[in-house]
Amino acid sequence: MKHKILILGGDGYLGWPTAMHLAKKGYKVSIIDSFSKRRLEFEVGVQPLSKIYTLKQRIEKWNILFKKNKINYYIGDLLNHKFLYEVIKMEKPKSIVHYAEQPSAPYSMGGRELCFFTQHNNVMGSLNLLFAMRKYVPNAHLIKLGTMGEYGTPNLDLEEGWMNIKYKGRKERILFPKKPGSFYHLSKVHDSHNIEYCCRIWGLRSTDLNQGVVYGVNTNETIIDKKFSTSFHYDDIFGTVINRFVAQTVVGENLTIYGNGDQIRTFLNINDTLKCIELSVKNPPKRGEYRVFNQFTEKFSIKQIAQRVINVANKKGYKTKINKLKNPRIEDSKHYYNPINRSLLKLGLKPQLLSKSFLNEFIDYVAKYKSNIDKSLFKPRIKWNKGTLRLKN
Ligand code: USQ
Repeated sequence: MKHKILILGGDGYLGWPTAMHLAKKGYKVSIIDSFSKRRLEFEVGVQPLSKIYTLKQRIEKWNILFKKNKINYYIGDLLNHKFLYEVIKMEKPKSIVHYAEQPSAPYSMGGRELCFFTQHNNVMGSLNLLFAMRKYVPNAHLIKLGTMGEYGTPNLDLEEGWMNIKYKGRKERILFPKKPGSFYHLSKVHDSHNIEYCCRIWGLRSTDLNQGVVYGVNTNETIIDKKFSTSFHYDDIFGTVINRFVAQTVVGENLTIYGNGDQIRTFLNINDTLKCIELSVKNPPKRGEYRVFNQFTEKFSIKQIAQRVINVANKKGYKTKINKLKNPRIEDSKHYYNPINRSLLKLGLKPQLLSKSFLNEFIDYVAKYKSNIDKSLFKPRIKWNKGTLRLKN
């Protein structure tokens, strides 16, 4: 048996597949989740594409099938520091993978209350974790999910978290300047600063994974049993762009490009997320080190993504076209963008790229659940310049 790993947010889109993947690899996996994401789905009136079983049902089934790779779980909130301290004290994990945050940029822009929830939940939850680590596991490795959106789209080459500068004749190594595009992305920036500080002053160790936009739904483990499926969102709040375009395709809707579609983002397949986490677990930084990996495999403009989906979809007989909407977000449309992603490749990541054959299978998979798709959820409800507290249609 390999070492103990605690996965925070282990009931989520990425957390659950990560838990199964690492358990299968022989790590002793425990999960913490508060089901906050499931509650937010109720709040904004959306549901995943297919039925998602409860964490209890998922884990009971997993533990029957994989007796030697059992997963253990705790239900609770990182905002409850006593709960978190108890679990960390009991488990003494060697690695902690932290996904337990409100993940949606549009949600965070839905008015004061939703912004406040996002930043309080994300930033304070992470602070509780840092204090718990200092107290009980100062040697453990924190693998924190950050986002490429922390940098925004500056007119500079994007390094991996840090940069060397020369200013007025003096030199310094500084955190790369951040220019994020939503209160959600800002919450990750605040986390990054807090984590770097705790590595510097307390000697903790952390890998901050600045992840791009994830797409896909099936992993080697989710396909083992229907209870292991992970949540695929196509709605305007939690759905990411490629997942939305594929869902729009299968119900004969046009693809909702925000603005002219020239904005460029970085992307990766859900299976590469799992590989990147495993590589980070296997290669911890030294005590006191705060390290940042840019976790993506490709970059595309939104227009290029739409065109790729259309090319495959049209060959399959779907009549999908582009529908340019007035951009509900405030983001650069035409911009320079040159991020690097050297570290994970150097550690051995072999990317699974957005190929025609992948899109072909992905469209077929989503088409199986076509009748579950609520088309009214494609229209973006939240506008960046006047977020509404009540999410009206
Ligand atoms: N977009 C469209 N049409 C749509 C949906 C999105 O054109 O129907 C555009 C957006 O304007 C944006 C881009 O696609 O320029 C990406 O939007 P997204 O909703 O796919 O992703 P985003 O809001 O950036 O957030 C997602 C995840 C978040 C993660 C982030 C990585 O929800 O948890 O941190 O991707 S990154 O974008 O690199 O910051």
